[in-house]
Amino acid sequence: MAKYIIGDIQGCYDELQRLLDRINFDPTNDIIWIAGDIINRGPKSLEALRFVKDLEGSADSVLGNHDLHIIAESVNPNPSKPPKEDIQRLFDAPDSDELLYWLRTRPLLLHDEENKTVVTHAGIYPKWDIATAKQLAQEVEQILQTEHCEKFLLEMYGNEPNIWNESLSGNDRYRFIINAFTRMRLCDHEYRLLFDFKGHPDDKPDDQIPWFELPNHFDPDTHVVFGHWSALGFRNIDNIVSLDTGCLWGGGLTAIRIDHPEKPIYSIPCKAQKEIKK
Ligand SMILES: [Mn+2]
Repeated sequence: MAKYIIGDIQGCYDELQRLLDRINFDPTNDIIWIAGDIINRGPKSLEALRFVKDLEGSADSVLGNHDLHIIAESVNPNPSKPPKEDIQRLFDAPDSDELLYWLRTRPLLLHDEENKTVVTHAGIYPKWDIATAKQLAQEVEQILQTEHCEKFLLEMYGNEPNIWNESLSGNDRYRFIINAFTRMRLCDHEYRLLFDFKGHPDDKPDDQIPWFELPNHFDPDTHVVFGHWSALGFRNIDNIVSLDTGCLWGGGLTAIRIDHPEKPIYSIPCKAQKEIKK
């Protein structure tokens, strides 16, 4: 038995298959967790989503910002902005409702207590400890899992409030929680979430700090694994592990084995990178 976490797939279904070959994934024995953003932007969102869903007990995923965006688009279509071809194909599929329901009912946070590992799409807000993060994730998951989430999905968008306060309530509270778990990269010294910069931390504005470099309340023995920040690439420093190696952007798709003491990494280059090299 082996347990892996895989970075952002974003419709890169072929690369996912090659990565699973590389790790000799056996769905009867092994488990994969995806760090969110299974779909959107890449060429085969439908195939990627269907494949992960069909693995049932052997796979799970946390929600990413792209997953949530497509879920919102599916329940509240915008006639003036039709979906891109790859997403339209997902919406037109005979099992579309089932697939999108499965995606919508994924958690924002997965915790493997035995292997002391937590995974979310963008990270954990440094003012929260792991227990608080789990509890706040569940607050939003409960809403997304109801049949009446359409209204909430319309209220989900926006950058405010950008600083956590336990007294936040209603949609402001849920919006902050979703933004922290699915969109966070940089904060200011007061722990305000800042959304403009998406590049490599070496190029960031001086007064902005990656969320994982701010003093935090995480259990130092627990690995915090996240995707989302493709410009950051792979890193594993002080048990903070970033996994989005930008498959979609000509990088690769990366997995970390979390049930092994050495936490080995497996990565395959994406097709686009080969094309760029030609
Ligand atoms: Mn993302």
